[in-house]
Amino acid sequence: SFENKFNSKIRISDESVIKNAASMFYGIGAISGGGATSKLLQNYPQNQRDQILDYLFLPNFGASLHMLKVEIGGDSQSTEGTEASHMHHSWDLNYNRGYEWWLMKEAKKRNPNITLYGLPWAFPGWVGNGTSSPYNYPSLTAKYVLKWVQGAKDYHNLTIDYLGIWNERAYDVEYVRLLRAVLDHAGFKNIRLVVGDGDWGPAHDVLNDPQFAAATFALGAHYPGTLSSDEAKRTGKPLWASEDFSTFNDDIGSGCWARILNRNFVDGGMTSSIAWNLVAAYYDNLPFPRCSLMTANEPWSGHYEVTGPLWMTAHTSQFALPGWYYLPVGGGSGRLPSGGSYVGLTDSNTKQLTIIFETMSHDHSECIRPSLPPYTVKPQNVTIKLAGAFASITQLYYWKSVLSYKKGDSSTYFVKQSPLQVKSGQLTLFLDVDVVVTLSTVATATKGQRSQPPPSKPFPLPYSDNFQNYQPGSNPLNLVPQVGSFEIVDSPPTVGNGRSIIDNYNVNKQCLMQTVLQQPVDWCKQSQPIAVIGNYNWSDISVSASVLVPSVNSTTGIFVAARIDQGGCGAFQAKGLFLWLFPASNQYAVTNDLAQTKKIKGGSFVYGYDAWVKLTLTLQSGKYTAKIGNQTVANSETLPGSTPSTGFAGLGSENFGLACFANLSISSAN
Ligand code: 147
Repeated sequence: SFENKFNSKIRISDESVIKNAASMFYGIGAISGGGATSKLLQNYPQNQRDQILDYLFLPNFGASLHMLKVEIGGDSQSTEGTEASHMHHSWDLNYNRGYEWWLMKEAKKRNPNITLYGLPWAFPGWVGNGTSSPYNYPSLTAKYVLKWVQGAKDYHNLTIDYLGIWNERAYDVEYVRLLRAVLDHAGFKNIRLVVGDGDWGPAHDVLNDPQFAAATFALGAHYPGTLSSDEAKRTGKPLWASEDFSTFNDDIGSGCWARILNRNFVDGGMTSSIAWNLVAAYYDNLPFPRCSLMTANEPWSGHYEVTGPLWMTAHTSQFALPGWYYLPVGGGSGRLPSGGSYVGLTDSNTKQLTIIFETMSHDHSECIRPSLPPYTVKPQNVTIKLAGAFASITQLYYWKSVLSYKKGDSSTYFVKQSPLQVKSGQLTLFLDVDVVVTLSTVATATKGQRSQPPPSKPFPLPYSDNFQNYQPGSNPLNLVPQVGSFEIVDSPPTVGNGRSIIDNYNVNKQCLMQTVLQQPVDWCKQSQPIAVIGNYNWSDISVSASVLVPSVNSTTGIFVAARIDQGGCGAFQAKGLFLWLFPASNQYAVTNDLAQTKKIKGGSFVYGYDAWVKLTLTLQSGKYTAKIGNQTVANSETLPGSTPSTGFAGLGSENFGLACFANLSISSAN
């Protein structure tokens, strides 16, 4: 209504722009990893997979990301699962593991200018030489990270632009300096270090330690709530929100991302914002479901969803490029008088101009963290006066998103409007509450659209995977390691003349192996390898796999399980129904939890090492049956009341040590 409208005037000019490192725009990024967030993407049908990648990376199309930040896999749980390391052991090196190499190449294919940023969440245990810190043997850590960037270059032709230190854990001044020196010595002077992917604390050391300051390119803080510290500003370093967002990708998640994309600069002087995470290619029942720019977690159906946060990204990313400069607060960027904010960006020649406005209301733009202090936004008319180099602009392209939170109303995202005419360097724009508007001289933006994805379908049953149709080193489709690292290997390492005493599985074939031998330098510590698969709503289900424990570097126990009720950093406390075999003691057990605190049944079963045997667990109508090979060890026994009513299927081992799996098979027991 009229009385709510407020008229204000803002001046957009290049006169006060300072073209230095701290005001340069480094782009909008997104994170794959931290951890296993892209797990289900690689096994999409090629057609849909390419569409998804286009929405994320193709310039002038969708999110059109400027930066891709990936996890340097550390064989340990880092939120949605574990990502494989390129060096499981000090003697090991393999650049074909996981999916981040592949993803980086797909991103580069679409945008050769996309910048790449690598960051470890965890490290294999040898990097800490048995300790829980990567800084006790800093030269091991630096060498390990160097190996990763070398592999990127030599095996995948990928140039890494930025490296971080240790996600949301301590940084170490000595290590940062050493890493800088090691990179320089190996010819990677181009790689810039972002410190420390936590809070603004490292600013203090930058101000006090010239060598550390020289090694540090940018300060990167997580979930900064759009604010940076005074010390951080005093360093003169580029300040980044090196991880932010992490909010469910509905309209409120869109509001969150739109608000912080602007205000990270306006309030905190941050010149890059990086979303956790890129794409929700992980099961919904793992932590932080769909806290992502878009959703693609049904490779079996090909279904995916292009969601609001992706288009919020486009409002900035399609209208400014890394190397442009932010116009300073008060001189082209700032807060709007009736609430909301605007940022101005110009290219290095001051030829192009982009202004992004957001008027997100408090309740429609709260992010997962930190809490957002209350504020109000009102509809407003903004008169924009273009001055200096921008005075000659006569027309601005106009793109708009209108977020609606009323029931039955739907939001409209990233819609091209008629261009606005600028008369005598001036135009007036009406801004309602909860809108995002981009005004720009840039003409190339489009709202990309690919053909409609197939409809959603539940995880298919029956399901089986014999693990034969893979390259060694690959991660198994759909099966998501939560603790430990599981990958396809040629054959179990110790069964050259192997036996198949109980199961008739061919010993010379490929299998899936848990490869971690010692406690990693963890991000969230857990010690019982487990991988989950399927549909969390499964209740009456039959799960079987052939299992083998090699006689060297052995785990002490191996299992299959059903109704696994959790993954992520809480995987260690997973409940469910677990059927175990312990080759050292020739025992078996049925437990209600991964930690084996709730043992239901047990007894002897002679099995031994290097032999395949099939474990079958069937849950039906409140009862369960367990079989080892052809022998039934529990027949139609009542399921304990503490058994979760639904959950994932899975497999794993009792501790770090080799464990092999084949012929995974899951069917409905309804
Ligand atoms: C971050 C991690 O870096 C990501 O890998 C992912 O776990 C993300 C999920 O929101 O969060 O870690 C944080 C976990 C907890 C807090 C902050 C960051 N916290 O409680 O403030």
